[in-house]
Amino acid sequence: MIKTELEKRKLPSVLPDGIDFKNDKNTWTVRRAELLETLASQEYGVAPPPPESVTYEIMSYNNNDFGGKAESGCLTLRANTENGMFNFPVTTFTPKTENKHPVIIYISIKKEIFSNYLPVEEIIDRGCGIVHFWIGDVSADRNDDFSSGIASMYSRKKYSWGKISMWAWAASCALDYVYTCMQKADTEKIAVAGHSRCGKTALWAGANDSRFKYVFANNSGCSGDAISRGKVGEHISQITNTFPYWFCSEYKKYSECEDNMPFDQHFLLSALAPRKIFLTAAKEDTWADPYSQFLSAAAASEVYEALGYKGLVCEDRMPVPGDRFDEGSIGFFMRSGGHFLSRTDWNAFIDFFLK
Ligand code: GTR
Repeated sequence: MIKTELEKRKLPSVLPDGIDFKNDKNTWTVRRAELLETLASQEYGVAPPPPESVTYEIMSYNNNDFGGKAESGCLTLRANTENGMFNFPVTTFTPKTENKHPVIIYISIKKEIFSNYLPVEEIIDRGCGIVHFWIGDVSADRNDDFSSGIASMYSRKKYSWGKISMWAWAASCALDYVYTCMQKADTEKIAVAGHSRCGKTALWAGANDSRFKYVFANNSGCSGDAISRGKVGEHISQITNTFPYWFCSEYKKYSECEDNMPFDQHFLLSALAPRKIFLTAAKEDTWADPYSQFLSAAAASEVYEALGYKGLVCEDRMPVPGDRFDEGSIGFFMRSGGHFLSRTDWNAFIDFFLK
């Protein structure tokens, strides 16, 4: 059934015929670079390279937070750019553990840290550290002619990046901090996570930076995990009208002609292979379209299998609320309800993350 549903979408193939990806890993490196190049030039924009080094300053620190079970800090990260230093704040929470611990870099749609989207204490209780930053501190989430934050630090003649790419760039800066300064971080268990526009950002950040070993994208939908061909709800025409600044200007040309695109969103998921992806969808989130999210995971699965990994492992049917497919490298969870990042979504992801 899944195969039939996928055939209806008439997706461009990620894997050229006749190439042995399993036995010649280099062919995948080359193909992955092509996927990233297509997505950068046609959708998210070409970004500058990540900064050579990221330094930090501690603004405040608490070594006895949450009744003594965690350390927390407010830091300023400093990244060198073409036009000097760019600074942005991050907040960190580290569980007090003997052993190394997993870390989640959370790209936040909300300025506040403690919100109904981020159950900090529950995540700490599951042994994970958190590095939180707000996208508005990187570059404002509005049409400001690319004048705010990191946008103003690079020439638009050289770099066509939209805001999703800028926020993803900041996630890589936060990752640098984790690598170099979080002594107990388990570098095999570093995730980048986000909801909705930040879910799109998490996927793009993970696709570009293979130091992210896991990506958790919640309700990322249009121009995130959902296939555009045959999608219901939000389309490229709507997203590029309302949020043109999330993308490069090229992307708009695919409005109303998704069927002619040389790519689709399964390219984005495939560019993460063979690393781990966890996608969450909500039955009533028809703007994001849970079924197009699911089919994208199924399409990307082909790449994982070609590389010798399990991709999406599920029954041969479309998902229903309560389904949690987490045996393969691509996990998919569908719940009832609407567009929201719930504790249920977090727990489903963390179960997958800690396996
Ligand atoms: C919507 C947008 C979606 C999604 C969402 C969000 O308005 O159309 O693509 O990104 O915002 O970020 O909450």
